[in-house]
Amino acid sequence: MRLDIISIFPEYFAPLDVSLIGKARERGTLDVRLHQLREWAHDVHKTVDDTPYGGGPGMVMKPEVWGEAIDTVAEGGSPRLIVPTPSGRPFDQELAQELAQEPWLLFACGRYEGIDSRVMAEYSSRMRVDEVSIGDYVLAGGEVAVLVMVEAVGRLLPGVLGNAQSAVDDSFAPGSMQNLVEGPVYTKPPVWRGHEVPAVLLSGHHGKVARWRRDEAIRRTVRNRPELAAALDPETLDKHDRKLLEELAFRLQPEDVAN
Ligand code: JA5
Repeated sequence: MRLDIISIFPEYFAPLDVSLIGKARERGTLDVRLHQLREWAHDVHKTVDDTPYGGGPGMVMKPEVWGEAIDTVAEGGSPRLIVPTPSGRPFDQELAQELAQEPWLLFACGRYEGIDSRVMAEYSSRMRVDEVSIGDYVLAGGEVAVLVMVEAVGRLLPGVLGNAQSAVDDSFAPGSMQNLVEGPVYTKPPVWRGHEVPAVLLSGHHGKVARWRRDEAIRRTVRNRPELAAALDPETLDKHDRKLLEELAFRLQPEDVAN
């Protein structure tokens, strides 16, 4: 996969030199190209921003600079253009999997109050353009959001993860415990600072281990992600699950309790 990133702070992307993504780049699985947006600013001050039409606080990134940058980087092809913004569509595991199928992604990192909206309008007729949010909070620019997306997408590429099972076992991945977050995990030693590993995990009883893990996943989902718990498909719940949810004072819809 080819991955281009345009930013006024390409130094933000130093983490892409290490770990999983760094190794994938060394092997040629990932071809990451960083671009300094200011290279396409022509005035002596390398200006990339201007005041917003209609007034208001802050500055807006100039369309001419972005236009030249994207024309150059996308020359000869049609990458999928991803623009991080808190007003975008939510980034989730499903979108990560979709992006992992693409041969070429181009990330455009805004700063200040964002990029003049005509840039997204212009390229929408030439390539797939998505404005994407990684969560409901404000960042100073798109760079950190792009790091998040590149890691989420990069680890899904064939051969990037050591253990091929790891990618499908995750919370939120199809094939994992559907719509439940993962429970707690433990390793040696069996007692650490007085905290014991739950005995069931040392029992060697695979059936009891699986049941316990599912219980813990349900407890955590109810506690930390009540909206996911509320959306659980009753078809995926057995009697034990329903009894546990009842104990947790979690109210199922009446039709879920039939049979
Ligand atoms: C800020 C100019 O979803 C969280 C995000 C916050 C944020 C993003 S994504 N992009 C920008 C930005 O600020 O470009």
